[in-house]
Amino acid sequence: MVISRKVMAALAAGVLTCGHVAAQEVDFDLSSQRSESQDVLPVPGKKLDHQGLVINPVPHQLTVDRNTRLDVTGGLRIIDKQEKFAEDFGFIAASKKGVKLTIDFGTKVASKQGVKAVSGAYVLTIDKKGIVITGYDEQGAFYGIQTLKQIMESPVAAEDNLPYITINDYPDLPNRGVVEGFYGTPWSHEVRMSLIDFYGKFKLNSYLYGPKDDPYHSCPNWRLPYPEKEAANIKELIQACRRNRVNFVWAIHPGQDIKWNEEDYQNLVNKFNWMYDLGVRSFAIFFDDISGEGTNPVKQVELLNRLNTDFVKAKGDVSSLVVCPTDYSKLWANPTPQGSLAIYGNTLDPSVQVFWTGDVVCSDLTKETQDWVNSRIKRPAYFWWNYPVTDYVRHILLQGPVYGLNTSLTANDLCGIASNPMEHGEASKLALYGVADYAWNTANYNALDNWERGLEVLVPQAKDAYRTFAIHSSDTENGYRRDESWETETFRISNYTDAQYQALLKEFEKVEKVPAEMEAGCTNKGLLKELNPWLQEFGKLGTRGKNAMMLIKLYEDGSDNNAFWNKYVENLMSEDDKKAYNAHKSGTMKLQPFYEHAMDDMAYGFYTKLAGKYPKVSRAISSFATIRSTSNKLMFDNDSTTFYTSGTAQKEGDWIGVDLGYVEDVKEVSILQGRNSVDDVDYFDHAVLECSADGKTWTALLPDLDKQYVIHWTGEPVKARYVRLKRLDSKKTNYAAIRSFEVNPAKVEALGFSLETEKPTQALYAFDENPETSYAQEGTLTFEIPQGVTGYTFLMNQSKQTAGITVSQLDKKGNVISELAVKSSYFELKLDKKAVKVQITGTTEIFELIPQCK
Ligand code: LOG
Repeated sequence: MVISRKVMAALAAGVLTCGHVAAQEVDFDLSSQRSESQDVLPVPGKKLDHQGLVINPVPHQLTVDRNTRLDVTGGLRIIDKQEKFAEDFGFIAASKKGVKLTIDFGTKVASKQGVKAVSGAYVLTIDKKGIVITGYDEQGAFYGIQTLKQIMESPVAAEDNLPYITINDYPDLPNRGVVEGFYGTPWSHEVRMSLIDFYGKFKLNSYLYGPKDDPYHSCPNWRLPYPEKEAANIKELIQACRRNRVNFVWAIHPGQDIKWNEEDYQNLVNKFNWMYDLGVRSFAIFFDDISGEGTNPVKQVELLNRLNTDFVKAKGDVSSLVVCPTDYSKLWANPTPQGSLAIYGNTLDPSVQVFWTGDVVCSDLTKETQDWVNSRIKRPAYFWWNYPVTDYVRHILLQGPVYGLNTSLTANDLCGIASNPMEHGEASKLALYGVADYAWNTANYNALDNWERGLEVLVPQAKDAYRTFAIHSSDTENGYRRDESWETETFRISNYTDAQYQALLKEFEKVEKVPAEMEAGCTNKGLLKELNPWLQEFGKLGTRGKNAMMLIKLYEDGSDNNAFWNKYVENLMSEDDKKAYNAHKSGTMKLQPFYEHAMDDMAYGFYTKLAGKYPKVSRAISSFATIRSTSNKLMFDNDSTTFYTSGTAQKEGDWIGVDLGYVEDVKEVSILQGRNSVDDVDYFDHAVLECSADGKTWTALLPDLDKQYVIHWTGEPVKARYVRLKRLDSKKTNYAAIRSFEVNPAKVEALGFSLETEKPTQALYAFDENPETSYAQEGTLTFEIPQGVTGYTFLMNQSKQTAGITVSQLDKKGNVISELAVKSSYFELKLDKKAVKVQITGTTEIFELIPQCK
């Protein structure tokens, strides 16, 4: 039989869908509803040559004259007109005889210097008279200092020789910052302090403190004061924020158990007063992710308005309130004039700022979503960007470019943007470097260039290694999808060019070296500590990817079955390897899928060559685009606790199924849908089981499945290549999950010969004609030799065993005819004419025992 190398190339692809859901039952399951769109948009922008001058955020107006220079080798004479910046010039060599550096601020001097009349604006000039920084306000002057610092740290300022520069700069959005609003371990005090310095440096002016798992922020302890240690830390955070001209906003999350009575109102005011005494001057109330009484928008507004009058205004030095409504996303917000957003719009004091996460929980910032919410709340919403938060995909790190934020928006569309980061604070800085740039200079925001700069600023001494890690650690796999590995081209083993091969091999070699290079060059030890579990797994991915590349050559050569299979099994991931990788994933979009596809395709081709027929392997197909991720295999791993999830809301006409590779007699189908069989919401509650020979015309096997997690069909054989479970009419918009999808499951009774072993159903995997499943052999396995069989090819994994196995042939009386010790993972057994049984003794992993007939 001539076997085409392309047998594996043509797997049916899922039809691309762009989910749009109008209404969503509120469901705070963290693994659900993070994103709908699965079309991963490419990163916009391009890398620029900054000619040695890197300033972030990018200034609005910048003129550099490289031919005329100011020599500051003799230091600078600081003239701090209002004596506010004594602590801020640590980076400068001060000298009484040095060049003049004048710093001032205020409306009068600002207008004289042409500074824009917004908080945070400044003008900075470097020329023969010296350096002058003029702020619109204190914050503006502080930002001028931050810009000067970046200029002096840039290569252009080598040898303290500054080019003449004029910068006229200002922020586009009044509120730019971070909301520590994720689930999971709140940031440590140390990380918070480091981040606050980072905010100041990159002109972010807001830090909203609201970690979901701080019990004094949320239930049950929101009514209680912080214990002494925590209170002292918060005081310190506030001081750090003052130094960095950052607005510290303390948020409370009382909604899950608040009673709308006088007592709880007083509890809240008391808490605010305690926080006020610690130094808090800005407050927020978060009503997100709650159920019950607390969600009542009329009561929420009453509370906010009363606090606004009795607390905010009464104190005099407290800034306006910020609120996160329960309807913070279009996914479930009531759109009607009776909805809570409209109630906010009509009754909430206009000074109160209102958060909004966009069309879904983790979503892009668009004009449409802002118009939608703003027309209801009657003010420009404060965009709560759920990026780079990973509390719904904790095995992922988000290190990719910051994009998906419309660059034509202005302060009329949104009053600010707050990024909700990962629980890994240091690893979140890369994303915040982008958010800071976008919020400051929106129209000029260049996502890719920002990311390239950020990598270098954050890990200057190992920037290439960090870049390699980051470019392959960008996507969520399912959830809020982000582009990843966009410079890497992968391929199927049946179809590639030499240039593609060489490039990919080089990339895997680079990946393999990343952990050591980061260890050597990353001076931010806090960052290294956060990244480390991922870096270790990333390095291993590099190694197995590289090995897979070499295996492809051995496979193609085809002359040494023994060498190929032994190397092949050495490069498989063990259960422990998989567990470790799944806990700290990277390369989910391209690198790991390449590895898995290459390995699977080689096993498929190798089996086909040895058996003279195709193996029985099911491949997943679906209308959901996430079916392309390797997680689809969780439907076929013979483990009913793991599942493939659509990662996107189900809708009319969605389906999940299998492609058997060729038309065969389908006799039995077994499906476990949902994440469990008891009470899960992620399943098709109304569905049809169907099959098809050509993928076009479908025949119903079970026409009307109503709320069935466990689906089983047997019947007269039907000729089919595809089998699928398709959603029928339903109101559901949850994800859909499948734990197991079996077509014609192998059966001991159907083998046609007897098996003697303690675990016959496990041993079946050695005879299921599927080289991707395996059986953990222990003790003794004896099986009958069917008529016509003259030998067996053993495909095993003995790479981790030292003892090997014994293979014996038995005659009719049970006497041993021959006995062989086998240590190789590949073994060809020639049968004695008198042999009726084969007996295997010892511990090994058997993928397949392929009968040979002459
Ligand atoms: C939570 C937030 C969480 C985020 C991402 C908001 C307003 N609230 O669905 O705490 O980090 O999603 O999982 C949220 O986004 N709710």
